[in-house]
Amino acid sequence: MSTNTSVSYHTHAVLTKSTADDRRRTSISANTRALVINSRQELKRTTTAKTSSSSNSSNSSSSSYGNNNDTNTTSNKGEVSLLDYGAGNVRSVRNALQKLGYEVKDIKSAKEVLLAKRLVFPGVGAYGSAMDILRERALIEPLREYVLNGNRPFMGVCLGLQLLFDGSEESGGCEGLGLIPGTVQKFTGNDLIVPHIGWNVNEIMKEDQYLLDVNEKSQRVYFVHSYRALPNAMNKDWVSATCDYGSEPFIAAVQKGNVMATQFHPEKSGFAGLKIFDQFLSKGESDIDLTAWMNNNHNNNNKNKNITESSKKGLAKRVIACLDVRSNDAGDLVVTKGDSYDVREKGKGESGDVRNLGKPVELAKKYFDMGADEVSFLNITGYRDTPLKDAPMIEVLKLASETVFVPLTVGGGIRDFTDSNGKHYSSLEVASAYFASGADKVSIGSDAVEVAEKFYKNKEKGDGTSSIETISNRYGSQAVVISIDPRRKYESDPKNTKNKCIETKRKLGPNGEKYCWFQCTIKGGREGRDIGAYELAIAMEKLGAGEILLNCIDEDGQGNGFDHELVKMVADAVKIPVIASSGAGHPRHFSEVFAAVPACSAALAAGIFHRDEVTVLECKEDMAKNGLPTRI
Ligand code: 1PR
Repeated sequence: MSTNTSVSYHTHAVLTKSTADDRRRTSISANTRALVINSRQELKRTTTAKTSSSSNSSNSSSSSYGNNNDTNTTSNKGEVSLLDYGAGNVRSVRNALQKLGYEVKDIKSAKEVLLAKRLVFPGVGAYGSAMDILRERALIEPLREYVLNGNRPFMGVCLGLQLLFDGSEESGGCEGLGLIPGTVQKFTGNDLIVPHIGWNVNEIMKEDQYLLDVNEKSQRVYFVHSYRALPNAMNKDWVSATCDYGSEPFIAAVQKGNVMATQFHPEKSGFAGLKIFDQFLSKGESDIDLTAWMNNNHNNNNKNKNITESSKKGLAKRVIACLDVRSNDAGDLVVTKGDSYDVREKGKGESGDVRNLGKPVELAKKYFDMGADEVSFLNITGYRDTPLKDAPMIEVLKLASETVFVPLTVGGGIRDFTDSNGKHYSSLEVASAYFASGADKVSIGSDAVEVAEKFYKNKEKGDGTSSIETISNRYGSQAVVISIDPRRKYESDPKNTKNKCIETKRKLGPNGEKYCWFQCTIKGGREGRDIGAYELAIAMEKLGAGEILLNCIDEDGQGNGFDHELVKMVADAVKIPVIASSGAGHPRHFSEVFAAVPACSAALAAGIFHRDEVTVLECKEDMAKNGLPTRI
């Protein structure tokens, strides 16, 4: 996606190594397949992941849009061809189309493109890499012919929009399909946070029947990209919507006759996005009742009298629901929640049971329905198990992505490992298995600390082999989240540590120390290392990470609000999005962290949502009341 695409560390040189890359891709997919197959076998051995949600959600072509229940069925809306050329969002797009009632035909060949009756062209990844694959598979001319012919519907998504242009400055400068005049360029703007991740507002530039309904109802859509195309005199007749981010508005959607493409992701934009897909593919005859959905779900604007005008504009501050997942002592995969990372029931010492707060797939769906802007799954014992052992997470993702149409992040165990048969899997292969199963981003915890330590030892350089570098090179930086698990370390004198210290006003140390730094830990807080969250974040941004998930062991599960000092320190250090995490206990805590740290892009909570103490909507209402841009 641009994004992806965006940030692409792919260079032209990399693209020309196509044969080697192809071999690597083949081997990645073979290992990915092995991981996915193992996940199915593993799942059979667990009980909890076989949730009722799984059976509810498995018939994904059944749907009801006016309410929460995925019970009924929409009639079959006919066949749509989905071009699978290895883009990261193919599974999500397929899920969205199936949910809408279309029969999805996965196509790969030039011949199938020319025979398609309706064609969807997805895209997440780097521009150069995508063009390289299209060239190798002889898809460039058939795609051009299909679009130029213009007699059948064509829908491009994200990179699928950018590739229609003359070219991009991404990937060291690269030619595109040459169908729309203009060159895709990186975002510019003072102190701009890039990638542009999250829910933003489209401005309609011409009567576009496909976007109008969503816009009239003030529904935001989900973007994630670092590069964008700009409107100009030559492409004016194509531009159907723009979006404001960076130094000037960029092209959010193009449309001419039967051809449409969006920079945003309809498949990740909730029911608003599904509606846009359906409007276009049904030529304006969509049966999705957005008003009914809004009334029955989280975001009934009529009920939210306190929404300020300013909250309706610009990139929304995101509210993320997080599911900490692990196997309990009976071997069931459960959503759990700790206090300062201790997830065992209190009063029973070490032998207390792992707290069981629900089933991962069901809860993910619940938070989607409640209006969460994203859902994260953290496999909290991933540091000690191989992903093979945690393979039910793969199945959880596959099921969740059938009913949750907002971005999904998965973390835990993203690192190189060797299984009991001596077979080696790279972190890229582990991540690929997760992406193939429906994840939009992976989050890396323990491994990131070790990578950062090497980075500083190596004079602030990567060696190109780390999980962060390899995954962002292949899938784009927006796909790589770094999950930091810091704990306060107090110092009487900041000179006592090489790590960046602050003078704290929040809480003094046990002996009245007024300085502290935020020590990174690995293995779920079990081991502290001599590197701070500040230093780690800087290293990760340089190596290609796209986002920071900033937990805080001291505040986890405490309900006292986010640690603003920590969030400010890290948000000031980097220009990639920072997600505040740990400590939410009240809706106002979200507004407070965004007010205290304007550079903070999102805030995440777990316990208050799992225990039904606070709803996502209550957090958002508080934000909107306080004038914060909010998707509500
Ligand atoms: O190290 O790459 O295998 O990843 C392991 C992942 O699991 C990391 O992202 C790490 O943060 C997470 N993790 C490990 N142990 C625990 C634990 O709780 N014992 N959970 C754990 C992290 C923090 C948040 C939590 C917020 C909000 N939990 O995910 O959801 O603190 O909670 P709150 O709103 O209730 O305060 P690797």
